[in-house]
Amino acid sequence: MSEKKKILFSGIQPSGNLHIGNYIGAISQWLEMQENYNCIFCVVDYHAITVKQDPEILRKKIIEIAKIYLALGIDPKKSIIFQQSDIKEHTELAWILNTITRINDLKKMTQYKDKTKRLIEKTKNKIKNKDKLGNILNLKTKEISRKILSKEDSAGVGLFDYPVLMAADILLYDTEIVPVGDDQAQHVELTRTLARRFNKQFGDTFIIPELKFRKEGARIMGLDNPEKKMSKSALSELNYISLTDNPEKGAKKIMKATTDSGSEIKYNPEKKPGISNLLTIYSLFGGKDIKTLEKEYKNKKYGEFKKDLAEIIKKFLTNFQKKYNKISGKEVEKILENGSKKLKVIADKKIKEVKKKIGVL
Ligand code: AQP
Repeated sequence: MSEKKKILFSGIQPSGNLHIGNYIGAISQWLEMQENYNCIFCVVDYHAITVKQDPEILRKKIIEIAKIYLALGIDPKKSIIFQQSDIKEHTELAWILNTITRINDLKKMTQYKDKTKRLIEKTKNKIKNKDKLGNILNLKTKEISRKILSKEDSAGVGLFDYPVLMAADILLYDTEIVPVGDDQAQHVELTRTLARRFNKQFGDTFIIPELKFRKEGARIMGLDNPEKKMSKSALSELNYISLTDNPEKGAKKIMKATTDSGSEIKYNPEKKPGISNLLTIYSLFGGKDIKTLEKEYKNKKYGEFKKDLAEIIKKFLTNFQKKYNKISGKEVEKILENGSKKLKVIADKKIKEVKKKIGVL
C-alpha cells in the first residue's frame, strides 16, 4: 500500500443476489476511487450470518461476490479484496468495542428495526397460512400476537450487534474514507462515535473515518415498491435486478416496475417516486443527467421511456456477465487468500496496539 494514499474500506454481504442498487450505491463509487486511495474491499461474511443462511449457498455466494467485484473492474493489483472471516481480529476488535457501546446506541439503528420488522412480517404470514407441517392454521388472534411478539424477542443478538462489527471492520485498518449507500450512513456515524469514545477513554488510537455517498443514487428504491429501498432480501424478485439476472429477465423487470399516476416523465421523488427512481437508474446507467432525460422524454409515454431503459440495462447485464463468466472460482480463491495475507500484518499490529491500551497486553 502506498504511504501517500489514504485508506478506503468498504464491503458487501454475501447474503443474497447483488443488485443494481449495490452497484450504484457502493461499487460504482469504489471504481471511481480505486486509483486515488489504498482500497480494501471486503466480502463481509460474518455480517451475512446475522440472518439465517444455508451454509452451502453461503460458501458459493462468498466466491460469487468477489467475482462480481472483479468483473465490475476492481483490480487486485491496485486494491485488496478479502474475506472478513479470514482475519480473526475483526471479531476480536468487535468484542472490545462492544464494551464501550451502549444498548441505546444500537436500539436507534433503523436497519435493525427494519430487518426485525421483516422477520416479524415473515412469521405473521407463516402463522396466518400454514404451520411447519403445512397444516392450515386457524389460531385465535391472541395466540397469533403471542407468537409474533416472541419472534421480535428472538431476533438474533448478532443482528442487533451488527453495527459494532462493522465499526471494527473499518477501524482495524485506520480507514479514512468509507464509500457506501445511504442506508449505511447511520452505521458509519456510530463507527465515528465509537472511535471518538475509545480515543477519549484510552488515548488516541483510531482515525475518525469519513462517510462518502453519491449525491444521486445513494438510495435506489425497489422496482415494485419505490417507497422502500431496493433490497437483496426483499420478498419479491420484482423488487431488484440482480447483476446475475438473465439480461432479458432484467429488462422485463424494468417494464414491470411500478410507475406513478399521471404520465409526465419528471423527477419528483415525493410525488412521483416510481418514475423518479427509474430516472435515477437511467441517468447512472445511461450516462445522461436527469434534466437532459426529462427534456428528451417530454411528451413521451412511460412505456417508451421504460423500453429504452430496459434496453440499457439489458446491455449492461450482457457485458458484465461476459466478464463475470470468464473468471474462475480458483482464481478468486487465490485473490482472497493473497488479500488476507497482506491485511493480517496490519490487523495484528492494530489489535496489539488496542490490547495494550486497554491493559490486556
Ligand atoms: N438500494 C440501494 N441503493 C443504493 N445503495 C445500496 N446499498 C444497498 N442497497 C442499496 C449499498 O450497497 C452496499 C451493500 O451493503 P450490504 O451488503 O451490507 O447490504 P445492505 O446495505 O444491508 O442492503 P442490501 O444489499 O439490499 O441487503 P439487505 O436486503 O440485507 O438489506 C452498502 O454500501 C449499501 O449501502
